[in-house]
Amino acid sequence: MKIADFRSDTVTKPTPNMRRAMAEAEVGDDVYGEDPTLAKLEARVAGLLDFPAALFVPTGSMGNQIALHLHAPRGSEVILEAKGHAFHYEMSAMASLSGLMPRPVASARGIPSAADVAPWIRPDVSYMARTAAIVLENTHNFAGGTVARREHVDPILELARARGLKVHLDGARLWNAAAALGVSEASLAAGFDSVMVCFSKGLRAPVGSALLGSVAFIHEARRVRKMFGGGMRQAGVLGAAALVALDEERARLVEDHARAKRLADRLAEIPGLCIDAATVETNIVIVGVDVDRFGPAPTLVAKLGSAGVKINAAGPCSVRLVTHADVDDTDVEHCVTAFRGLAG
Ligand code: TLP
Repeated sequence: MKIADFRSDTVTKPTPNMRRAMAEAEVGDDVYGEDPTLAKLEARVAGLLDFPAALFVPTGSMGNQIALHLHAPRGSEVILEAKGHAFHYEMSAMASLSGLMPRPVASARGIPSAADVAPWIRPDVSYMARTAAIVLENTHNFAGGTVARREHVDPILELARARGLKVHLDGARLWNAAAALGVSEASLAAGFDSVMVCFSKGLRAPVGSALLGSVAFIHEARRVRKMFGGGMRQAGVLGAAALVALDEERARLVEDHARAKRLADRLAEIPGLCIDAATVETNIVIVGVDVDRFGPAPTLVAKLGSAGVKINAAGPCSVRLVTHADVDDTDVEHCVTAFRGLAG
């Protein structure tokens, strides 16, 4: 049976060009700062985002957690969007690794306004924890791949500056946001204290992310990466694939976006499925499910799996579908047919 895998853009396999580059990569021991391919990747990604420095990290989660560890002292609070990845899907790492208290703030499209955030910044009094940092996510995964524009981001950055807070951007899919808006990644990253980007999502590299910040911040980040167990040796074999990803895969993302839109439009026609079309701006589709018709989300996921369509639950009555380079229009048809079959 042919499998259509819409679980995530993380399931993509590296391209032949990536595998070739990995085989041929010049490498050295990166803990001694001797891997030329990683040095090249770090310079390249820092240039692309117009940041002073970058650090290759094994995962997006580690990139986010290193940033929080450095931005927020133990016992302080970090404001995050309520459906944000660093809050929901990083194993409570901010609490267990850095002693931080998450302060989740709900928002309409995964993009809190300054007015949403302001009331949660603690006053400077002796009987309350301090707020230290804010995390934004662009695109916002579980809001449906929504895109934060400058007009959304700037007021938050202004508020943070006024209140002395650091702002970290979880840009795991910043490439998608830039492609959707037709702007540079640098224009969306400007003004943040730190940014994390992933090579291993829609860009198809097998492993790796980068953390960006000032030279002093990245110097410290290198130490924290080692402390968190992420000091890697001949990691240029991974960096080589990431360099190919940056060169060859960013332009393709608009195809994933168009396919997600088509998928969302077709699924929205099926009784019992509910999609907020306005949120489908990139490669993620969140689908509300009528549980009386389809059963709870995990049941629906299992039934679709038996029909050769892999998806993930996003909540008790919602599921997530992600388009990427390894799904095509036939897979979209297969998926829509499988949903229709279950709708009765
Ligand atoms: N997201 C994964 C899952 O963990 C949910 C996915 O399939 O989408 N920030 C954002 C916005 C992410 O979506 C992810 C991964 C990460 C950080 C973490 O990246 P990794 O998996 O490399 O630690």
